Amino acid sequence: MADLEKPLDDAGLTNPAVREYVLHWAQYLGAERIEVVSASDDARLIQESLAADEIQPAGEGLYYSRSYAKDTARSEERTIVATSRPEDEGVYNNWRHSDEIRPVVEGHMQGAMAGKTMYVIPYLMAPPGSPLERYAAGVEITDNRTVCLHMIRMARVGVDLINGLADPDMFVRAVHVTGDLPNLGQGTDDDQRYFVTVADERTILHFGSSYGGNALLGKIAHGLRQAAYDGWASGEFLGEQFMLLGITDKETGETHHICGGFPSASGKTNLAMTLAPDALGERYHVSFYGDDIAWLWVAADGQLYGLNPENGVFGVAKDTNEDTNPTALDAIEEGTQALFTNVAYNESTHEVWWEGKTPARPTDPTGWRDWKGELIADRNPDEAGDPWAHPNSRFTTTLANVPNVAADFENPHGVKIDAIIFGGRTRDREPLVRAIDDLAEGVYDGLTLGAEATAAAEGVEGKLRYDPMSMRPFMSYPEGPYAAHWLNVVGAAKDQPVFAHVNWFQRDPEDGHFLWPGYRENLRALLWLVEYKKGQVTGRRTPVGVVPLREELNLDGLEIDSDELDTLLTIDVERWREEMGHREEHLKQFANLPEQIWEAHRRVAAALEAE
Ligand code: GTP
Ligand code: SPV
Ligand code: MN
Repeated sequence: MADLEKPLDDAGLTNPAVREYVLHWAQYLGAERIEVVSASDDARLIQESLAADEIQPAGEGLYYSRSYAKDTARSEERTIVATSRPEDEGVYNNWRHSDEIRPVVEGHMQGAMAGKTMYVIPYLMAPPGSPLERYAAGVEITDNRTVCLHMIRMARVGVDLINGLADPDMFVRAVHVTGDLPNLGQGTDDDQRYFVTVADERTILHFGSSYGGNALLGKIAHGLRQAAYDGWASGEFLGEQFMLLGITDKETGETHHICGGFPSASGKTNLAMTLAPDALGERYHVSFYGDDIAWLWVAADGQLYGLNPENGVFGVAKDTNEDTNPTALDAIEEGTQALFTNVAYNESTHEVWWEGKTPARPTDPTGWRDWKGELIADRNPDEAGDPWAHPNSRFTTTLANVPNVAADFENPHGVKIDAIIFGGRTRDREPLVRAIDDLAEGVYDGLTLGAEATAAAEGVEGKLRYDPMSMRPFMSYPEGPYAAHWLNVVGAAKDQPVFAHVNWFQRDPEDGHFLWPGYRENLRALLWLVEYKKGQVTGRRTPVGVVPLREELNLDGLEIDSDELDTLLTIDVERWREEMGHREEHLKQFANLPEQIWEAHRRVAAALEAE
């Protein structure tokens, strides 16, 4: 015991509850030694990881790593929310009784750190001093040094953050054990992986992965699942998979803040980091607050506020380039200390590459290895077309590296929210943007967000599925109370935000090309929404919301086919009538859905019938 306590003393870890938690797990996991990690340890940890070949250099101040080939995305079927209250079972939270599942996952963990170092990562989700600080503290335990490097970029990490907690016991206990990755039966009937959030004990137990949200426990396990549960249990806030941005009109000096949910790998990072299109850049500036998580609450002044609890970006690499997202490229340039995972890597030149980084692959395959570590030069001809980078390969960088990060991105009081948007990959039916003024209809719209599945989770890409508020993989409590909590929190705000549904992914039915150019041009839809909110444009009222008149959209400098633009701004009433039946089935799954949501559904359905 004395031996195990020494590293805690050396690191100045004084919080007694944290010490007790760490020592308990060190013994249970059988760790050989403990190391307490702070952000100031980054340079040393990088050197150790390079020396141990866990990461490779990818240019000056850039690093590359590959995860195990069967461990490249979140596994939704293996993700569980547990509590001791059966009434917490929802449709999407994969609820299990904690008495039943805790021993199972703990059983896999017992003794699993024998001979290994147990890293202790004290962190805060949310900048220090925020009104939600009591929900922000956590201590991740992990056996994986690369996880430490990611957590240092994605969260605020340091012993000092945890020593001075107002309530020393109020921190999330987040235990991560990688496990023996080649022997976990990933995807088979004998799958050993368990990603469990014991929400009413504020404890996260993840076993069997070293990748992304499965392993960086501050991010979605705490920042979304646990936070959403805490926000509901306390009645104080919402924790959502939302991006958050500001649009400043340089002529008037006004800034509007927009947050919103798009399912995983459907455009949050790209939207939040976007620059105004060149033709609009003189007048408008977009500032970046967050790309994956927002916490929303009503502050003492009665207004709705939002903040990004994260300190970094874990962004999809695919198709990130100078045209689509120049800001992201700046945030991962030499010297940023960014990490790349599962992209292609050249072991001679130390370059990285992913599909869409450049129009064509590097011409000379010498030195290039794909995301599985296989030499491109050794590929069989029948594998020639396989992607070099995994479609869910990612870059990790801190918020401060993002060139358009908002000046006040660390303000712990957050920013006032003017608009809430939902969007997904939808190849038809959904117009470019439709605004919704009514709170219940806005929440209804979020609950019926339908989108094509993406590579961010294991499973079928492209399949249409409902993804309420983009929270389907992160839902921690039942959908009925979730909707009620939304109505309560947002309904309490003095100034109501406008809601909107956006879609950048409508396709031509014949050849499948995207009708809307997307990326930086998406700002045009948001500018219309801001003007709509201010009453400067009226749009055209449809049964499913207000769509822009084409002359209301700022199209300066944009070349777009006139018929395609019409399609983007049209509501296909027949398709929508069909959709209403699916929505009804979808919503019927949710017990105790507030009557206001059903009323909104019936209003929209009746308006569609009356068209
Ligand atoms: P998570 O980090 O998984 O939650 O994803 P995200 O919602 O932040 O997705 P992200 O912005 O990283 O985008 C995922 C993919 O969608 C990338 O390959 C992008 O290039 C592509 N994408 C993003 N925005 C657009 C757009 O406006 N149009 C088109 N066609 N593709 C886009
Ligand atoms: C997502 O899948 O929505 C992500 C990446 O943002 S992960 O952290 O792996 O969940
Ligand atoms: Mn996400």
